[in-house]
This record gives sequence, structure tokens and C-alpha cells, in this order.
Amino acid sequence: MFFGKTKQTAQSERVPPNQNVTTKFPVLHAGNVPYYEDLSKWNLQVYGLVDQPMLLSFEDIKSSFPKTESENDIHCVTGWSRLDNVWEGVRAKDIAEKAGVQKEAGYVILHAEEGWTANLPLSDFIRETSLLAYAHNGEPLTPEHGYPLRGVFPHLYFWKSAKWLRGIQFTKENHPGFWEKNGYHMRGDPWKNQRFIWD
Ligand SMILES: Nc1nc2c(c(=O)[nH]1)N[C@H]1C(S)=C(S)[C@@H](COP(=O)(O)O)O[C@H]1N2
Ligand SMILES: [Mo]
Repeated sequence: MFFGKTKQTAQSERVPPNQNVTTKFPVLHAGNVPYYEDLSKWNLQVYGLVDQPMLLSFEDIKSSFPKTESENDIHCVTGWSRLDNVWEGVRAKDIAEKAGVQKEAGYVILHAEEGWTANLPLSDFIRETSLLAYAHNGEPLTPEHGYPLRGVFPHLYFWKSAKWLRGIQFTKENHPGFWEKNGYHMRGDPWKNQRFIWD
């Protein structure tokens, strides 16, 4: 009894309000899963309010930035949380630094395949724990989970973690992305229950 209770308390401290833990890894997105046979056709464009716009190949990303591993919890706005995910990739901050983000920039637009977008404040993008990830739990991302590269912003609801990332745009104003135009929160902090625009 005592141990059970302690464990429950510990877990509830890790799980934000109105979330339930799952051990599955649900697949959620709008649109179609892209399948890349050949990564030479893939690139990542870094642009907007930067001194040095960049067009990065997958090889560039792996070879020009320090590899980093981070363990964290996923919180999806639809109510599931998945604990203890190990991601491998590069720090978003390192990309921002190399691009030389200008001081007028306050926000980031993540551009994915098929024109899907998500927005977040620059301060969330450059957090130590914010990654551009290419592997999950020791395996390359599967096509369904964002291969070859996805954002991982674990301190925000998981919809901000764009799969099939193709562009990172630094902007002055905060422009709503795909879900944000449909009523989702501009920031989306799960600990503050920021699900919809009115939360
Ligand atoms: N490109 C793209 N990325 C996306 C989405 C999407 O529709 N398109 N959906 C988001 C949402 S709502 C969630 S919950 C997570 C789900 O990631 P998963 O399928 O790997 O669990 O991806 C996010 N990233
Ligand atoms: Mo979601």
C-alpha cells in the first residue's frame, strides 16, 4: 500500500492535468505520411530573421552539429502522455546559433511536408531540451513518427513537435500555425492546461 501510493504520487507529479499515461505510441497527424526512398531529395531550410540562411542536407545536420540525447515525456493535447522517451538528434539552439538569429526575432514557424505548420516562441525553441530529432528509443524515426527529422519540444503539447520537418522560419510576430488557426493555443504549456485559445 505504502509503495503503491508513493509511486502514484510520483507519477502524478510527472503527468500534467487531464492527461492519462499510455505505454503505446499513438500516431496522430493531418495529411499523408511521406516516404523517402532517397534522402538526397530531402533538405531543411533555415530562414527568416537570420544573418546566415541555411539549406541543410541530412548529412549536414548529422555532421555539423553536436549529437545530443535527451529523455523526456510526451503530452498530447488529446489526453495521452507517454513517459520516458529517449530522443537522439541535434539541439534546436545549435541550429539557431549557427544561423545567427537576429534580435528582432521573437517567434519560430516550423514548416513540415504538405504545408503543415506550427508556431512557438523563440524562447521555447532555444531551450536546452528542444531538439530536432532523428531517432526515438534507439531506432531511426519511422515514417509515421516523422522520418527523417522532427521537432521535439517536450515542455509543450506534442502538436508543436512537427514531424517531417522541412523548414524553420524565424519571425518578428507570432503567426498561428495549422492547429493554432483552428483554435489551439499559441503556446500550449501542458502544465498550464493551455489547450485552446481561451485557456
Ligand atoms: N507534420 C506534422 N507534424 C505533426 C502533426 C501533423 O499533423 N503534421 N501532428 C502533431 C500532433 S497533433 C501530435 S499529437 C504529434 C503526434 O506525433 P506521433 O504521431 O509521433 O505520436 O505530432 C505532431 N506533429
Ligand atoms: Mo496532438
